[in-house]
Amino acid sequence: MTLDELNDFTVEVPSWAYGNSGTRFKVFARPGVPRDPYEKISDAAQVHRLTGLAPRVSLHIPWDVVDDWNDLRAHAEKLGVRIGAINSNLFQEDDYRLGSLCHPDPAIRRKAVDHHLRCLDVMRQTGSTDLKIWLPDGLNYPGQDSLRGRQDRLAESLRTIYDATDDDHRILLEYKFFEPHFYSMDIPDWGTSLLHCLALGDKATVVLDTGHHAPGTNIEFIVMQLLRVNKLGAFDFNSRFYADDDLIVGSADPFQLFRIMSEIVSVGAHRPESKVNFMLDQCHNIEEKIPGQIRSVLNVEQALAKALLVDQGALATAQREGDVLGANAVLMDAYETDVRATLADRREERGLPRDPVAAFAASGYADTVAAARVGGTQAGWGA
Ligand code: RM4
Ligand code: MN
Repeated sequence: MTLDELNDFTVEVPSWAYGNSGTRFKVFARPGVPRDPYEKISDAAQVHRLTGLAPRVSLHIPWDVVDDWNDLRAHAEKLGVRIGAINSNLFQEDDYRLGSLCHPDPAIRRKAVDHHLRCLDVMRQTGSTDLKIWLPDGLNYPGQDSLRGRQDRLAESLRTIYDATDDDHRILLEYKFFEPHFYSMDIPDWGTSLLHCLALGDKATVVLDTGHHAPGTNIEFIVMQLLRVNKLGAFDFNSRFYADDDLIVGSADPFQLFRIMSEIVSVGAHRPESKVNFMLDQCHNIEEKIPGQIRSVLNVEQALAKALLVDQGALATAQREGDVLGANAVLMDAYETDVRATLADRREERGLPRDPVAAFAASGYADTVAAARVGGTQAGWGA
């Protein structure tokens, strides 16, 4: 495949990457951080302006609630981006102490379901088609609740949400093996997510957050397996070395990202027709946020570019002939190719800066917003 395959490839950025963040103990504030969803989208639009790669912004509800969704949508479109996936939030209410969609009390489950119905309304008003559900629910202690009962309640809650979706809506169901609950998460793994998605129907697919696996997990195997059954709906890209998922994708383990993208490319799933939504789920806790996002989307593009360079014919031949070292060498040749200058040339041809990070620094945007965004309350986790 040629690098022309990159032409239609996009990455979705998360609104929460532009707000303050940190650990569960400390949120770090920075000058110029957005105070509302409008300012978050303005910052996200910088990433697209300089890379041409990031035309959508995911929102988190209620963090990004505004009075007039049409107005927010128009603001985004004026800046050349649009609203992407809508993320529900089930982890910041007293009522959810024992869970949300799995809670033993039907009234709490109803509240959590209703939250998703409101998210579907936000999707209708913003033009979004993806509802992403990440469940913080789980158990701390054996016997605390019925493991099976919680799955049954989850299935019922998800069914109600699914039945309220429009034809063009998708549900993206996320899994995570740890945190907040190490004893038992209610959706700990891709198998559990997949089972619920299969039960729900065609519009439900799995979202794979690269940070939500045990160290050493072969993530590209999961990617391959979900693609086989047409159930890979999206990625949440990040690097997992911050306990959760909040660091720059491809920073610590670019080879893993390459291996993931190789599985994607081998079945053409990088193309828009595949409907795989390549999203970031990151925060920038100690580094500058907009350059952190720029670096992230470039890392994803770079990994995809290298995966596109894999000589599929030579790989198939080596595999068929049992040429173990030869097959591995085909992959490594692609991975070891330095594509940075080629990608810079491509950007230049399309009227984009060769070095988007340097262009952002030179633009003066960070100083401008730091001077302008004085007063009000900065957006953040509120921890
Ligand atoms: C969760 C999960 C979700 C994200 C939140 C902010 O750990 O990864 O995808 O929406 O964090
Ligand atoms: Mn995630």
